[in-house]
Amino acid sequence: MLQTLSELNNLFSHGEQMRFVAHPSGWPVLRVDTAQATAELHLYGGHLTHFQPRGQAPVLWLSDQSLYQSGKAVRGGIPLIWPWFGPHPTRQALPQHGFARTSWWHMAETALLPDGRAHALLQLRDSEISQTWWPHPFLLELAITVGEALEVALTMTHLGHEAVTISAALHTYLAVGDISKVRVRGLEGTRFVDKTTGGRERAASQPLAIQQEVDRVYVATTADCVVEDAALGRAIRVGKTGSRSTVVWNPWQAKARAMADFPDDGYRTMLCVETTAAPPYDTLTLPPQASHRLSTTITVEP
Ligand code: TA6
Repeated sequence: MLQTLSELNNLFSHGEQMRFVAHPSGWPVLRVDTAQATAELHLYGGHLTHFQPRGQAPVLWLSDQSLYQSGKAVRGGIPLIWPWFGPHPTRQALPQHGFARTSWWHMAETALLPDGRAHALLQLRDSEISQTWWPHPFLLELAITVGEALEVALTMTHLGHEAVTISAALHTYLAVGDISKVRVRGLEGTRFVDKTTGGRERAASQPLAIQQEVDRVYVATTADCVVEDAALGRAIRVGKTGSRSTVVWNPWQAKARAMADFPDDGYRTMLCVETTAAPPYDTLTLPPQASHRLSTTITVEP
């Protein structure tokens, strides 16, 4: 049963700093508005769609053509990819990137922390419908902490009786001023699977410049990535835990045009730097009752 706006505010609001409002789509969204930052978090998909430290431009890119329709993922922000990254390993008919980002999550807890940061905890449990896609009981917990930096942590607990293999991602869409003036540092010398050339593996010695479609799974890396955005005169650091692969994606012109929920020129002002446990090498095998925590911390640096 979906939690209504008044129930949500009775249980989880904190004055004007954390309160639920109706998004234009009618969906309930938690609006954070503190001295340190603003943010917006949907119950739909557990989807963080906005994060903006005071005095900064928005840090997350969000399409203004998102459909906000059940069954479709919101385009932008930080989609939660679980329990498979990319196409389902064996059942092609199932939606790409799993079902967490198109499920209704439940609010579990909110708090204004002593240091002024805002904290929210959401949960997703298995259901009759999820059992048709993923025949295992599970608990997902999403912990969001909003301050001058943003921390997003997805804890997955496998409640079944035999081990399962999972892939997952925090599919972060970063906002940049001009993609042609961006450099990504932190992945130099790291081997990657290039999905634009049929999965060829190679490494690059220089910081990454984006001058065409980029869809790369960097492997065996726990490094921070720093996205240097000359146009906005800032850098965005993406730190991570529980992840040994990083995906960098920009659809570029043709793919941007082909997506109905993505503006044709949207590729110029976004870059995905994703904290992943992604195939082919970084999938998770969870024994019964085991948990895994995947987290990303996003910080703006001058
Ligand atoms: O993370 C990169 C990627 O796997 C790309 O191949 C592209 O499919 C992107 O995710 C977006 O996928 P979506 O299902 O959200 O359109």
